[in-house]
Amino acid sequence: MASPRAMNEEEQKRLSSVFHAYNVDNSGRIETNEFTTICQELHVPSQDADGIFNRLDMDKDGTVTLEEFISGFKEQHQEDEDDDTEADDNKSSGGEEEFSNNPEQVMSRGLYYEAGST
Ligand SMILES: [Ca+2]
Repeated sequence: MASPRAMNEEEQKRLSSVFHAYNVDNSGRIETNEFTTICQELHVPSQDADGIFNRLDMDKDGTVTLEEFISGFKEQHQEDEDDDTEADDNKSSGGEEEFSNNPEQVMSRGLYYEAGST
């Protein structure tokens, strides 16, 4: 069956640098307000930002550590594996906007954002 895709070192480094770009006060954790601010800069709607943050913040202490950040991505990768079955369901769900921005999309925007500023 689906074996979890191992994240290579380069990918982890990349995530780590994104994490540090988001962690503007260098506290070692991304706080809700930091995340919200960055999402605003990336033009992510605040309800999506909340959803992404809650998803990454696995122990619900209101901050995202590097560990949570990286494992959030790992989960995302694994979920992608069995996404094809759910794709059809989305059509019938109609007007309600589910959580359409996944962390990976948002963070990749962050990557470009960071790359542009250096
Ligand atoms: Ca946390």
